[in-house]
Amino acid sequence: MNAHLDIAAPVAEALAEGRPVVALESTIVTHGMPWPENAAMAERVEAVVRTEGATPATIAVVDGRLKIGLTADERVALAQTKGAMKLSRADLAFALAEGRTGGTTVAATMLAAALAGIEVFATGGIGGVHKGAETSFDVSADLDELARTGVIVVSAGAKAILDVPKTLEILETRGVPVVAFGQDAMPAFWSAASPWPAPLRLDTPRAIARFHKAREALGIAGGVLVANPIPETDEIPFDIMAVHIAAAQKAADEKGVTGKAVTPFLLGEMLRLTGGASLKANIALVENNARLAARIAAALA
Ligand code: PSU
Ligand code: MN
Repeated sequence: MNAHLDIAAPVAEALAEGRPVVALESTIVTHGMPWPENAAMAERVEAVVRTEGATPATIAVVDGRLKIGLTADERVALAQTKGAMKLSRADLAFALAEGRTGGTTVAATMLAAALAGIEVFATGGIGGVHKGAETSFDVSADLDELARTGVIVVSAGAKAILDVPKTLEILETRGVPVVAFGQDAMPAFWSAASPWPAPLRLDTPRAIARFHKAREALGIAGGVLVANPIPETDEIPFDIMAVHIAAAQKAADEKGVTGKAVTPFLLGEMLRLTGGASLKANIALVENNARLAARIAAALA
């Protein structure tokens, strides 16, 4: 086993016995939500995975160790850490070499999950092509990771602050299948549906597991992106969010926010503009994704 990895005992046991395991990311904890909602969300999401009979493995870097599964104390401490790094493929090893602490993005969590032998991973929404990327060139490393690392990523689609059609184009170019769960339209993170059709649709966890196995059998590298709509009782309709997204993007442009700061800034603006409603929906969609991920992991096991 890799010398930088600390696999928590419950996760190691589940993997050894071939029981279902679900990886969970931690940038959503360190950069995506404010304290104390971030800690409550991280705890709830693990509980949802356990209720479904799977073992949760929250992945993060703590003092230079790549943790595959956190204890409850480690999870709460991470949620309170000030100045945690936001770690992607480019800087995951930097944090290990320098003894730093950080949340892992979708890209870094996929990479770590694959190292540990975990095939299913739940997040909120993936990073993608930002609005205005034709001048900023801001395209998330999550897309490249999906193209190279064989993990099923269960999301509510790309975060709706992004340019969703351009994100779908890049995923198609890079050979990443995007599968809407149980509907034809792409979900749009806080909203169950968007105006854009999803490239593929599957209706059961078993069908998703079968698709993943068929890709493996053909030797096709890379992951599958599952786009799972937020339950309609928890959603904020697309037209309402579109107005807030435009305002948040305008604020980011005026303030000259760039690089890793863009996504956390936009999510923070959305929280303010919706009076907290975006955070409630974000927590609900992550739980919903964790539930589906656990069922897919069970179908694979
Ligand atoms: N999903 C959420 N909130 C988040 C994220 C996902 O509900 O904060 C994080 C993920 O870790 C994702 C990252 O990888 O946002 C994207 O960052 P960027 O656009 O800088 O690549
Ligand atoms: Mn970016």
